[in-house]
Amino acid sequence: MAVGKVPPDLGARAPAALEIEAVEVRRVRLPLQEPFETSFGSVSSRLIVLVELRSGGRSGWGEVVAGEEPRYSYETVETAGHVLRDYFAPAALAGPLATIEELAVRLSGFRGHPMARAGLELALADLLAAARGRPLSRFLGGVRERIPVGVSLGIQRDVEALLERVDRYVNLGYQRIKLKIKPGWDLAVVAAVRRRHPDIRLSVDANAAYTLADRKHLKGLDAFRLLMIEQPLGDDDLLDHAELQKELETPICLDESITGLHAARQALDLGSCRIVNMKVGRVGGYSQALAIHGLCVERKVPLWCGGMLESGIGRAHNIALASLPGFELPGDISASRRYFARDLIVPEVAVNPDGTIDVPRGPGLGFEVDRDFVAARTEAVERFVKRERTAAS
Ligand code: OSB
Ligand code: MG
Repeated sequence: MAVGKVPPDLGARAPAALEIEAVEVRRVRLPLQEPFETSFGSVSSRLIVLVELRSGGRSGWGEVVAGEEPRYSYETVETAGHVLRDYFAPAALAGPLATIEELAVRLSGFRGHPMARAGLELALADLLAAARGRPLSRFLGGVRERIPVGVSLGIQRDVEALLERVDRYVNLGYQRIKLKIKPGWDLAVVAAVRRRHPDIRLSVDANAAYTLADRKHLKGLDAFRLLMIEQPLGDDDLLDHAELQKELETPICLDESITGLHAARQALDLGSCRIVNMKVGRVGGYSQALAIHGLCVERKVPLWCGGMLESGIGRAHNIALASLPGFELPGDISASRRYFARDLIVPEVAVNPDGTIDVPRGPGLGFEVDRDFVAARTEAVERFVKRERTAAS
């Protein structure tokens, strides 16, 4: 995977290198408050893979956002476990690390598996930021004190159930409502929400459920003054998206298709989208995310931070990332409570009445990992140290 340019903060002015003493990879099960349904399926709990890097009495935490099944992407909890165990963790342990860039270079001989890769990069970023006593946000080049957020609403049993949820999250202050759509749950549903809320910022996300043969149907969405249509076509359909964008007034935003800097550049050159959804897991970590951020700023393409139903640990990373200057639109970064009865971090992520989240000011993630609750919810842990592996619990 190509390694993009990163801001000097992650390179030149780096602190002394850290020796990684251990990598711990664990699976933590968290039930969702309610099932989340998209065009590719429904989930009622999250099996979260956490990566913990230990060095000099400190820990850095990352989250692997892969699902249990290869639906949103080909990666799964199992494939992430495999590549972390057999390739990525040994590489992280192979020698001291002073920058995210160094880790990205060390992993660059391996192909693919961006979410597993990102889990490790995130943990290292938290560790490096904490070691310098800096908030992760500032370490990454973030400038915002608070970030605007929206909410993503899954496919519901009926329109009534959806309208109830739209009302609820509008009343909570969320600055943008995103509706999951699929064939059979699209125009009429969007029309009903638009009728009830003529002025809210509204978008839709198809998670690749359509093809170019649906262009006339999709053109119907232009009537609803949507902020964007997210990933209407296949994840590998940059050309078809460019074709569709020519016919639509509504901006297309790509999610699944933006697999890294290379894909982002091609999508912008081709005109496949006018807005970019950033997910640090999907693009393989901060090295790629920051490079894509730079590209979008340079091209004046609006960027926003997507979500993958993360626990508080992944959510804290998203908050830090969304504090960068190019993140102009509200992110899919909800309060912890929108998804979980109890989160893995303290305090939990809260959304202000004006639909913003405060960017924490403490070192590293700026939230404390609730180790007792993590331990209580852990289904398996593997601990890797230099050139040997021991399985725990
Ligand atoms: O396409 O943005 C998506 C959740 C899981 C997988 C893919 C997506 C989503 C969401 C939820 O839309 C965003 C969130 O974490 O709130
Ligand atoms: Mg999406």
